[in-house]
Amino acid sequence: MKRFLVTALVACALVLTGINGAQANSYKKEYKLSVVPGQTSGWGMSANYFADLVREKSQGRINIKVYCNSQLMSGMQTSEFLLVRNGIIDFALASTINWSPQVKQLNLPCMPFFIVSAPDRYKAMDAIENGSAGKMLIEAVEKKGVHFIGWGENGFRELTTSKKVAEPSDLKGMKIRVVGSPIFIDTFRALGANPATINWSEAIVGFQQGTVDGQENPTNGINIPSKMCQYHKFHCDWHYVIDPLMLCSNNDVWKSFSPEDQKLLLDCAKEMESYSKALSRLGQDPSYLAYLQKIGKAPEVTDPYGLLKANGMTVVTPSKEQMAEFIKATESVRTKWTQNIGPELVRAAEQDMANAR
Ligand code: X2X
Repeated sequence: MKRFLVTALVACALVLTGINGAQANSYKKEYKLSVVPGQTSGWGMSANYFADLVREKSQGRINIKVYCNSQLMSGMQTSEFLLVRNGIIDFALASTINWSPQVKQLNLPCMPFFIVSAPDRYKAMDAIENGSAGKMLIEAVEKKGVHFIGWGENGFRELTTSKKVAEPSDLKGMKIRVVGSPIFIDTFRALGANPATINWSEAIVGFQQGTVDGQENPTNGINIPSKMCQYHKFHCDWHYVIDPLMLCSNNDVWKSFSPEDQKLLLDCAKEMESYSKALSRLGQDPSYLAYLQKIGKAPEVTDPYGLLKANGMTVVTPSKEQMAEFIKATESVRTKWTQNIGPELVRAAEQDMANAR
C-alpha cells in the first residue's frame, strides 16, 4: 500500500510538473511590441513602462521587448495592424490613425474639430473611451481579429509650421506632411493646404531638408522629443484632432496566456494608461506632474510650453473667430467621414461627450 501511495504521488508530481512545464514552454522567450515613433516619444516611454511593469510583476516570465521607429514594419506605419493580426508582431501600442485604413471606425478621433468642440477636450476623450463609443471602437478592432488590452494617449495634434498659421487662409498652398490616411488628405485639402503623405520614419529627414512647410503632431509626445523647434518656428495650438493609443495583441498570443497572466497584463495596462495620459497632458493641469512625481517618473521637461518658447518657437493660439473659421472650412470633411465611420458611432460619441459635461 505504501509503495502504491509513493508511486501515485510521484506520478501526480510528474503530471503537475509536466503541466507547469508545458505552460512555461508555451510562452515565448521574447514578445515583440511595436511602436511607430522613437524611444523618447511619450508613446515609446509608455510602451517601455508597460513592458517593465509586466516583466517585474511576472518575475521575468513574460518578457516584452519594445521595438520603436516602425522597425517591425520596415517603416510602413499603416501596415502595423495587419502584422499584429497575422502574428508577425505580438503586441502594439498603436495609434488609431495608423490602423484606420483597415478599421474605418478608428477615424473617429481624427474627425477634424470634433472632440475639441467639447468644453473639456480631455474629459471628452476619456468619456468616449469609457463609454458606448469606446466599446464600439474596441468591438471593431476585435471583429477584425486583434485583441484589445487598454488605452494610452499620444495627444491632441498641434500644427508646427515655418510661417505663422492662425486661420485657414494662412494655410493656403502650404505643403504639410501627414500620415497616409485619407481623412488627413481631405482635412488639409479642405483647409486649402497641399498635404503630402510621408511615413514618420522618413519625415524627420524631410523636415531637416525643408521639403515640407509644416506637420502636425502632439506637443509633449512628439513635437518636443523630435525637436520640431529646429525645423519650424510656429506652433499653432488648435487641438484639431486627438490621437488615442490602443494597446493590443495578436489573438493567439493573448489566448496563450493563463487567466492569471491575462489579469496581470490588464492590470499593467491600466497603470500604463495613467502614465501615458499624464505624459500627454502634462502642463495642462498640475495634477499630472504630481502623479508622475508620486510614481517616481517625473520627466525631464515639466513645462512643455515654456520649453517651446525658450527654444524660439512662437505659440499661436487662434482666436474664437479664427477657430470658427477652421471649423467652418472642415464641415464637409465631418459630413463625409460621419458616413464613412458610421453615423451611429458618431452619435454614440456625441452622447458620451454630452454625458461627461
Ligand atoms: O506619423 C505620425 O505623425 C505619428 C508618429 O504621430 C503617428 O504614427 C500617427
